[in-house]
Amino acid sequence: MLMVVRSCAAGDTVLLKEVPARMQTMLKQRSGLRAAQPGRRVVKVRAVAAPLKTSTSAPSSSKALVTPEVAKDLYYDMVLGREFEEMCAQMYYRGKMFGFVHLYSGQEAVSSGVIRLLRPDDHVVSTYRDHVHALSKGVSAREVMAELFGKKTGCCRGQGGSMHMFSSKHNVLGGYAFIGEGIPVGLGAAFQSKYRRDVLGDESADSVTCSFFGDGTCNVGQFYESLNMAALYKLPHIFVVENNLWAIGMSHLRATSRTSGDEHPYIYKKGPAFGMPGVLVDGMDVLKVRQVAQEAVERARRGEGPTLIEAETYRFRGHSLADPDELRSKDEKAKYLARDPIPQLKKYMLEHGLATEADIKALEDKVAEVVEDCVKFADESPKPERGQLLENVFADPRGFGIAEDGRYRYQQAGFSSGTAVVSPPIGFLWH
Ligand SMILES: Cc1ncc(C[n+]2csc(CCOP(=O)(O)OP(=O)(O)O)c2C)c(N)n1
Ligand SMILES: [Mg+2]
Repeated sequence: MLMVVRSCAAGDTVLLKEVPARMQTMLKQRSGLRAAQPGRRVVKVRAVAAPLKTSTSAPSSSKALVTPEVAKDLYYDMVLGREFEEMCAQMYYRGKMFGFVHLYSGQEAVSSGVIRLLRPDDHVVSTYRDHVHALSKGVSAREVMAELFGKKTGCCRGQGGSMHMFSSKHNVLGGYAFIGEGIPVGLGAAFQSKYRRDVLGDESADSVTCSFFGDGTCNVGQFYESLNMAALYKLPHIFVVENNLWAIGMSHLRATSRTSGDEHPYIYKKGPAFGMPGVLVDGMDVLKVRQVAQEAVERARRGEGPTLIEAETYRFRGHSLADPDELRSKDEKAKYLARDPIPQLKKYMLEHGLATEADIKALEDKVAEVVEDCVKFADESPKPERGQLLENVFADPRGFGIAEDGRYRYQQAGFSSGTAVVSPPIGFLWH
C-alpha cells in the first residue's frame, strides 16, 4: 500500500500502530529515532495518507492521484460551492434572506475532499457554515437556496434557514447554530451503525459519519466528550476540524493551549491523547484532503474506530455576511487567497491531462446554469403557510395554539393578518 508522508516535523506525533510496518521503519529513519515498539507515540510526522481506491478507471497520467472522473467531480463540486455562495451574498444584500448567513468561500476543498468520498447512506453533520456541506452531500442547489429564502420548497420547508440545513434523504443531519452541538449528534449516527453491526448482527452495516466543525469549537466540552466516547466504543466517526484560524474575531493562536513542547496549538494532537489517530492536512488542497479522508473512512468502515482530521484552511469572507471583516490583516488574507483551492485543482488537472480547458469551461458553465436556476426556483417558490409553525414542534400540534372553540388559533380570523417583513440585515418584524 502506498502511503504518503508530507513532512516530518519535530514535536509531531502519530500512533505507530496506525502505520503499516513498512512505513514504521521509514518514519523512524526520518525522525531520527531509534527502533520503537508499535503503539508508542514516538514518530514525528505531520500527515499520513492512503491512496484513492474509489474509482474504477485508472488515472490518465501515471502521476495523477485521481482519475479524470474524480477530478472533474471535485472541481464541479468546489466551483458549485463557491458560485452558490457568491449568489447567496448577492441575494442576502438584496434582502432575500433573513437571519445570519455564514459563507464557506475558501474552505471548499474540505467539504469536497471529504464528502465526495462518502456513500449515500453515510451521514454528515455540519455547523452554521453548512450550505456547501449539504451541496456536497447531494442536496440540490434548489432545495438549499429555497431554504435560504425561507420558502416552502426548501430542504426544511423554509423553517430552518441558513444555519439549519437538514435532509433525511441525503443523511445530512443538520447545521447547528450552537457550536459543538452537532458533534454528539454525529456520534449518535455513528453509534447506530455500530449497534446494527455488532448487536443486531447486520454485517452490511458499515456506514460512517463525518462531523465538521471549526477550530473555535474545539475548545468546548462536547468535543472532548465526543472524542472520549468515539474512542471508547470505536465508533465509525470522523471528526473533521476546519481550522480557519479564527473563531469570529478570536485568533486560534490566542484561544487554544499548546501540547507540551509545541509552539503552535495543534488540534490533531488531541486525537492520540484519546487513543485515535490525529492527522494534519493542507485543507486548501482537495486532493490531499481526499487522501487523508479516504484512509479515515476505510478505517472506520473496517470497524477500527474514529479519526481526528485537522484541515488547515481559511475563509475568504468575514465570519458572517454581517461582519465587516476588519480584524484579519490584509497580508494574512492575501497569503491564503494565493492558495485558493479551486485554481490549484484546475492547474493540477490541466498539467496531469485530467481535463482540457474546454472540459473545465463546460463544468463552470453547468455550475452557472444550476446557480441561476436555483435562484429563480427559490424566488418563485411559495412561502410556507402559517400553520406550518405549529408542525414539528409537538407530536400533536393542538398542544400549542389551540383556541377555546377547539380550532387552531392560526385558523381564527386575525391570527394571520400580520405580515412578516424582512428588514435586512438584522432580522424580521411582525406588524
Ligand atoms: C455554544 C455557543 N457558544 C458561543 C457561540 C457564539 N459563536 C458563534 S460562531 C463562534 C465561533 C466559532 O468558531 P469556529 O468553531 O472556529 O468556526 P468558524 O466560524 O471559524 O467556522 C462562536 C463562539 C455559539 N454559537 N454557540
Ligand atoms: Mg474557525
